[in-house]
Amino acid sequence: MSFEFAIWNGAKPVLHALRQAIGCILGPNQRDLKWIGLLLFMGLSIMPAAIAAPTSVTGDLSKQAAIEVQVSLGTATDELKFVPDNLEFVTGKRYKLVLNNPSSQKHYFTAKDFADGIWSQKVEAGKVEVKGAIHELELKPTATAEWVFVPIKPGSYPLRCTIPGHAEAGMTGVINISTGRK
Ligand SMILES: [Cu+2]
Repeated sequence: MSFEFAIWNGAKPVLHALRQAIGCILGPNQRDLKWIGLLLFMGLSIMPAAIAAPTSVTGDLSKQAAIEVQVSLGTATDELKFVPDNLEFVTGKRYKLVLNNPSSQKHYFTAKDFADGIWSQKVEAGKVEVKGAIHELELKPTATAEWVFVPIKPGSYPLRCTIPGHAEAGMTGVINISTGRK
């Protein structure tokens, strides 16, 4: 008797017992087995489709194409305002907020509550890239900075320049985050 045959012979009672156990559960009717198999197959093919179905946001949000939004801090004629002073964002989308300062004095982009309601991926300015929570950016004359983020929490958030006198002179704005559903 070969070794393989001995193993097969040893496995036979186990297989038989298994078949009997399944038979006890399913009953002797072979059609039941087919139905169970079909249902299992259908279940397996439906399940991944149900999981992959879009709910609100899916996929790697940090890699989706960024929507570019430009904002000027001050103007070339040194007006104390943000242009535009009303910004709209939608939760779950990725944005690149491009800030620039065309004026002759420095300005701040300060929106702490807004910053708490977003996931900041990075801020790039010159050759420096900053990662982590960012609440406020200071832009010197002619400076630019790119803030990449994904809005998380809907709300209406105040924006201001914190240089003394600037907000009072009108350098304020509103940033709205909505869910995008009407
Ligand atoms: Cu300012």
